Amino acid sequence: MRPWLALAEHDIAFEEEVLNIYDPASKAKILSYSPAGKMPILIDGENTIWDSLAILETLADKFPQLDLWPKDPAARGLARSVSAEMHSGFVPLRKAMPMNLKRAPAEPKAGFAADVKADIRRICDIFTEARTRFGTRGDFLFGAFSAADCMFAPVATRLRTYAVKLDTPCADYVEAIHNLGSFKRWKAAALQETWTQPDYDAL
Ligand SMILES: N[C@@H](CCC(=O)N[C@@H](CS)C(=O)NCC(=O)O)C(=O)O
Repeated sequence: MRPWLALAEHDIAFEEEVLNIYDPASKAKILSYSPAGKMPILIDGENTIWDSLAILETLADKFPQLDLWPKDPAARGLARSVSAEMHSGFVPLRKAMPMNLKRAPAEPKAGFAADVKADIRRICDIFTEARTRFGTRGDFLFGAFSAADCMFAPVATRLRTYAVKLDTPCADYVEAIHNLGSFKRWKAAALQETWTQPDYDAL
């Protein structure tokens, strides 16, 4: 989803292959594209790039005119830091609140454990800091849509589908992600999928 949003939001032409990562039969196909055996994977001519943040960096290099990272060095530094923080952390939240766009918004059945609450607090602090310091000229973390928004889009959906109570600035940012044209297209396609994930639906 993350690099998909950057490509789609900027109308960069690409072909998409959708694989069910929970179907064991997909593994061989994924491994045929990338030795890491994980998605997403971008194939750009001779270059294969895997990992959502690596793909976003590659797109930022290839399309510098899109300003996928903010230009201002301080904003850029914070955008990269919080993107990396999102990428490598928040394990309790990821486990307790897996992304599930089909979920009818409701709190997790087990409630919010202390470590999940701490993750949510940190994520909201990130939203507030970025929006307050650098986001005042637009709806996104750094004003204009950026790679950082791609990195936080999945968690923005989780905050909504697990009915997390947010203060107004954080709720407004979650709304901005949901209002992206690219996000709406992604969600519409996701809702058409017939695959189910019972262990996610049980939470
Ligand atoms: N750090 C990686 C995470 C990659 C990852 O865990 N991808 C999952 C889907 S979100 C996957 O491919 N899982 C399939 C598997 O582990 O077999 C990224 O964001 O690109």
